Formats: sequence, structure tokens, C-alpha cells
Amino acid sequence: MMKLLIGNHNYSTWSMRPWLFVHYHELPVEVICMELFSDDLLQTLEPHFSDGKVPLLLDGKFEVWDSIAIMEYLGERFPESASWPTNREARAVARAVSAEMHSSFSVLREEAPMNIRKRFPGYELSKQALKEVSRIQNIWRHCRNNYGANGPWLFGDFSIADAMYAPVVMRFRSVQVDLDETSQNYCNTINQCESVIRWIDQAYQEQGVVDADEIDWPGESIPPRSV
Ligand SMILES: N[C@@H](CCC(=O)N[C@@H](CS)C(=O)NCC(=O)O)C(=O)O
Repeated sequence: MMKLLIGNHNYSTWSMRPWLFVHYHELPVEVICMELFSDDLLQTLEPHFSDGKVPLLLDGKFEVWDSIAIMEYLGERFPESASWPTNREARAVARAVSAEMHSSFSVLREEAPMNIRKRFPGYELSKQALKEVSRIQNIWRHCRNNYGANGPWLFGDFSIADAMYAPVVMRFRSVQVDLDETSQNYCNTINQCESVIRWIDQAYQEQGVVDADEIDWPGESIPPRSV
């Protein structure tokens, strides 16, 4: 069976993406979760090519080490699990917004790391981060309004693009932002997705605290299942 190595559910955004894809499509992949930056994780990753990073997919001796590449590979290995929209134009846009997630929004990522168990009342994002939040909402509106008629996801059916943006919705659990109606509805779709709920539950079963992903602001625990 293939193996997917991931980091903490509470913090590891890049792990969450391919894990969601695996869980949503009920793929036969064994998940191995290890604490980010721990010696165990570093030792486990040592013989592999991922440069000490998770997620990492092992298919026998073959390795794939990047979240989008892992999801595309799984989509090809299990063709019944649609990875991209079938319409050519929608697919191009889905790839563009997924690549944009991969390469952008660095200020938001820095100021509001994913921290599923905690929220930070009164914490204000900088102007630059809010500009990125605004761009994310533009993207969500663009996808939902132009390509989302067949279902609640960005391109109607669940695709890699939704897995890419799910951790952003987790950041908005912790840090309050004003969202337009379409974006709020999309966040509700993510928050109500059974696979996302399962990921969140697993974050609550962990104890580990990763200092690098904690922000310097008084936080409070979010009670489990209370989004
Ligand atoms: N571009 C990679 C990013 C992977 C990544 O940065 N993973 C983080 C965890 S979310 C990590 O392993 N960090 C450990 C480190 O940088 O030492 C992907 O999309 O999978």
C-alpha cells in the first residue's frame, strides 16, 4: 500500500492538502503522522529526497514530495478520484489558482499560521495581509461564479484547488476576517466537509506545540467541534 507521511494536523498546511484528497476519495493509502521538526521525523525523512519536508508519498520505492504533485499522482493512480475539472478552461483556471496558492500569500501565512485548536481574539492582520485576503476572496468568487454551478466546491465538484485552499479556511478559524457572502458560503462548505471535520478532530488528539507556528498574541482554545 502507498504511504503518506505528514506532520501535525494542527499546524501542517502542506500535509493537510494531500491528506484531504486521500480521505475525500477514500484512497487506500496508509497515513503516517509525525511531529514537525522532531528528530523522529528528520530521521525518517533522511533517506528520502524531500529535503526533510512533509508531505511525502511513497509508492513502493518511488517518492513524490510536493503537495500538488502528490495529489496529481494519486489522481492518476486512482483515476476514479477526479483531481482537476474535466472542462479544459476550468482545469486551466484550477491549476492557476492552485499554483497561486502554492507561490503566494506569504504575508498572510506568516501572520496567521494554521493553528486549528486556537483562536486569537482582537488580533489584527496588517494591510498587506488583508490585501492578500482580498485577493483570495476574488479568487473564490471568480471560481464559484464562473465554474461552480454543479456543486458547492470552487469548480463544482471537489478538486485539488479545494484541497489547496482548505488550510486558508482553517487560518480564518483562528483570526477573524470579514468575508463576502460567496466566500463565507465557501468557508462553510469546507468547514462542513466530513474529511475536514476528521482532520480537525485529529488535531485535537495531538498535544504537540510547534513554537515556530505560534503567534505572539494571547490565544484561547477553540472547543472541539464548535466552528
Ligand atoms: N512545497 C512543499 C512544502 C512542504 C513544506 O514546507 N512542509 C513543511 C510542513 S507544512 C515542512 O515539512 N517543514 C519542515 C521544515 O521545513 O524543516 C509542498 O507543497 O509540499
